Amino acid sequence: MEYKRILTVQDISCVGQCSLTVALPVISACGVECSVLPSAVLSTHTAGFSGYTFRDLTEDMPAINEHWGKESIKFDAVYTGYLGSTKQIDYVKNIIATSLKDGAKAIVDPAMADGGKLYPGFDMEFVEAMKGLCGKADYIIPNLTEACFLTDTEYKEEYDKAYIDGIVEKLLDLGCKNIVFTGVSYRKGFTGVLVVENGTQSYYEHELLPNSCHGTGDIYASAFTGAFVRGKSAFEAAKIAADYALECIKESAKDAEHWYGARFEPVLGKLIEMVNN
Ligand code: PXL
Repeated sequence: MEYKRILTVQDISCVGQCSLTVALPVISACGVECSVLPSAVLSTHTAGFSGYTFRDLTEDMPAINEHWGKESIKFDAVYTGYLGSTKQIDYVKNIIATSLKDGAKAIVDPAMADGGKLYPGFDMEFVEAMKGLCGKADYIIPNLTEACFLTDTEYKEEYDKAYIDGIVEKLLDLGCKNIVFTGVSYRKGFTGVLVVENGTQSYYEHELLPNSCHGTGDIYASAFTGAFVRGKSAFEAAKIAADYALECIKESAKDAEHWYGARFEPVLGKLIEMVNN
């Protein structure tokens, strides 16, 4: 097996089971080296905690990338998640242009919104810049809310296939090559992931669990990236990520007090099994 190295760019939420504290273990479990570029350091994530600290690391990024250039360090893939500022998006575009090996993939999770709303701290200027980053991506991994913001589409909880197809067309118009569209539901009680690759749609439907957890978007994107870079097809990786995210949500349902994240650790073994199958 070829040994691969992913660079992931996202924040460290010191407590919260999201972003880098998820990406590192999940990508490592997929058997792929995970290098990190922290976009910001927060005491906790921003969804449900109040008074969190936020250290923006935007201006550290160019020097870090320059050093990698001097050391001839290059990556097999870059995977971006929660970014700390609009300016960072330009730096990330530069990293994609300079620090990837030939044929390496740029995977962008436009982690900025859920449930019809932007996360605290993000604004429409950030959304506009994120459209540009998505345009440079080989794969984007939006949820429905993010897809709506990226395409200036009204967010709906009930919709039909034509609504999703319209969004997909507009996402492709941004310039991204392929889409892993999460949380797409065509019938009650079920949801799934719509993979659009080279213009062809494939859909993996699974049960919609009654409980949801913060951080499952990061679990999903990390597992997709790890499995994909490890050598699975995009559709296979999308299925593995969905099945693993479901296992994490089921595991979390065992503890109603655990509100701030998903208990992904006890089921990492299942991810390892899926990736090695
Ligand atoms: O899970 C996405 C995420 C990542 N990082 C921070 C967040 C969130 C979502 O709220 O607040 C800091």
